[in-house]
Amino acid sequence: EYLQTSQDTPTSLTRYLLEVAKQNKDMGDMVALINGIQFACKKIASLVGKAGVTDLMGIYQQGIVNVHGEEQKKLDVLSNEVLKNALKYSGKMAVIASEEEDVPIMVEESYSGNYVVVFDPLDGSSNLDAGLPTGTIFGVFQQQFSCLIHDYEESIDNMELACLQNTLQPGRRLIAAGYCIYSSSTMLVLSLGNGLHCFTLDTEVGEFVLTRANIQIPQRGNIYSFNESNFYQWDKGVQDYIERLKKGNNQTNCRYSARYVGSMVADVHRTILYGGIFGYPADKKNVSGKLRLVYECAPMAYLVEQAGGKATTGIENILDLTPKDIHERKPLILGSPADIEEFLQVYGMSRVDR
Ligand code: P6P
Repeated sequence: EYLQTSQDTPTSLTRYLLEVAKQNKDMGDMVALINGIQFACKKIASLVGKAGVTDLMGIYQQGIVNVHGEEQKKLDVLSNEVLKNALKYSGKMAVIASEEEDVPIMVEESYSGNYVVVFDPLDGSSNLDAGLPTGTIFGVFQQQFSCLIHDYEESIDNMELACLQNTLQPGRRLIAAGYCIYSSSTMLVLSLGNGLHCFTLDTEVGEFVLTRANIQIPQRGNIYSFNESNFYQWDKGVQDYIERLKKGNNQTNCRYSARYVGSMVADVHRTILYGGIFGYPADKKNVSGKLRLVYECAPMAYLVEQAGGKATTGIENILDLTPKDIHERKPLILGSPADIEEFLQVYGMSRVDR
């Protein structure tokens, strides 16, 4: 009910969060956390938008690579710092895990809270120099294991282990997630477990305002979004499925259009709004797929399910998986229910044929 918007005063994200806190006494800390995230997203949107004229394009340090062996962009590093600080100073975080950090960060006691946030601060940053969409992806868990440094009977190793274990929770335990897409407009798409809502940044007032409430993904779409340069590296089942879509001999008897930005947030956002299917399957080169389970696949799977869609590895539901490592990769296929069901049917048949 607090998503209702009157014509002249659309609900702002700030007002929506105040209503959530008013109606749910135990959500006060979550509201403070999401407010920290919205501030960080506004800042990142500003940095991304003027990167070309403020020498923020390009590589952070020539020849220096991150834990994934990838050269970090200047904006990868900057976005990571902006988000880490906003979360830390919200005073609600116990643990912060980022694609740009080798290991999860334990927040010191004076700022520590009960939440665990996992995020990719600027996904798709390789597209920045060409002005293509990028995005921030985040997921929120309750802390399961105390990793406060004041538990003196515990050794620092146990603190660090507890810290890591807090970030290796199955997606089913997510209590909130969202992404912010930096594109023709800046949109923060969020769920606190009560549906999926989109807030668009009104740059004139510097506020995110509600533009889509209770988003529902179409039951079926007619767009498929895969990097087809990997076609001959895929399993036979994936190849068979894509061939069917291209030839129109699928359950709709019509050919699908191919759309692939190469920036996960953009491809997932379009899939949620227009329907269809997005996938980064395993291939001979990336035998576990390319996308990261903890801070890319699981938050996006949570959001797609909030919109009535599905997300799978092709064998298991993404949200049922318990990560083994903070940077673990997994195959990801997500989208409209009918499209995912058809994919699983074809992919499953090919596995039977083996
Ligand atoms: P490829 C961007 O680098 C990213 O992590 C995701 O945002 C995107 O979906 C994927 O990789 C694109 O990978 O191999 O198709 O360029």
